[in-house]
Amino acid sequence: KLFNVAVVGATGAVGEQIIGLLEKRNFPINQLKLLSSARSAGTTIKFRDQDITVEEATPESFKGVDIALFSAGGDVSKALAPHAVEHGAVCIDNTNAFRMDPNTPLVVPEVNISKVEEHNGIIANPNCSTIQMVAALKPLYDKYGISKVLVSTYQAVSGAGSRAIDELLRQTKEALEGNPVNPDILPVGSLPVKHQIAFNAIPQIDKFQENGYTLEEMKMIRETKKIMGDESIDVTATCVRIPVVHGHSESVYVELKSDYELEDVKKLLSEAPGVTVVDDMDNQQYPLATEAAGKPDVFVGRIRRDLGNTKGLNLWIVSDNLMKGAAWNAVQIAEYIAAK
Ligand code: 11C
Repeated sequence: KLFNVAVVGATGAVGEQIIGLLEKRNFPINQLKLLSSARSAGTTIKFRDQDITVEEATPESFKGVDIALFSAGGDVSKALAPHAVEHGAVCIDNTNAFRMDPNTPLVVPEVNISKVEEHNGIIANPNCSTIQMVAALKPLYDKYGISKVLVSTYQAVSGAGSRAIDELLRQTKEALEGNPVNPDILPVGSLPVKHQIAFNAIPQIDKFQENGYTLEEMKMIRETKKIMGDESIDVTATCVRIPVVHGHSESVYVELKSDYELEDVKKLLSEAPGVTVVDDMDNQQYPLATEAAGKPDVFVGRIRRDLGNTKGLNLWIVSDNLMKGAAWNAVQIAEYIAAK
């Protein structure tokens, strides 16, 4: 069977990756509709030797669409996904709009693919920093149980969109040339105060919540519990933006519920789907954002026992935030739906 597929946000950083993956994976497509805001409509994008003109996304765009992949921001998903569902499409939504809705499954295929079956028209793709962490935690959870996760992130600017990439490159040049650096986008485009990202580390990703955590940190906390299906896991997060273009890195401390052998943990992780272990001290090998960029896997290294708690484990988890963190996770879900 061939499917009519729509990509909403086709000209954005994630949309571009989704289109590339649909082509690379030879997804069974009858018709591909590329949709965007009115501003980007009219652009042409190549797909399988065909030039497809991007159209403005409207409620009527979804007539005849079987699978719709959304990555144009939460407001667009909230406004248009219900129309797509009405027209009979299954939506895979990359935004925060429906993730915590109890009627919407939040899916990382390596962790909880069967939840797709429970969808009511929309399946939510988690936040990038959550996806890579839970993909690595799942095999540990299944074997040992997890009581606590303490994560600090080192996140790439591409997570904040193409304009943030331009901003890092521009500021780096300004700083190297000894000119004043003009922050414009980061940490949050819609807030009045901006900070320099070139040669800096900004401990704010997204807006602050009343509890003192940022929205990015709260996403990691809430989404991890929902995806793992265990509200009892104690999760805490500090999310930091660093001057890297692609690839989020995470320092993760995990407290397991039972004793473990370090060699067993390394073997378990190296056999886990979608996970690649890079952990060779002698040869200074560990996951790096530069190596992870462009690849679908979640890379894990620096695997070591905590010195204070024998059930504690430290990991360094790196993945391309636009690939596994967004486009690849969404396309994996679409492939599962297509195979059904
Ligand atoms: C970032 N994690 O790196 C964000 C981007 O909820 O899908 C992804 C936002 C989201 O800025």
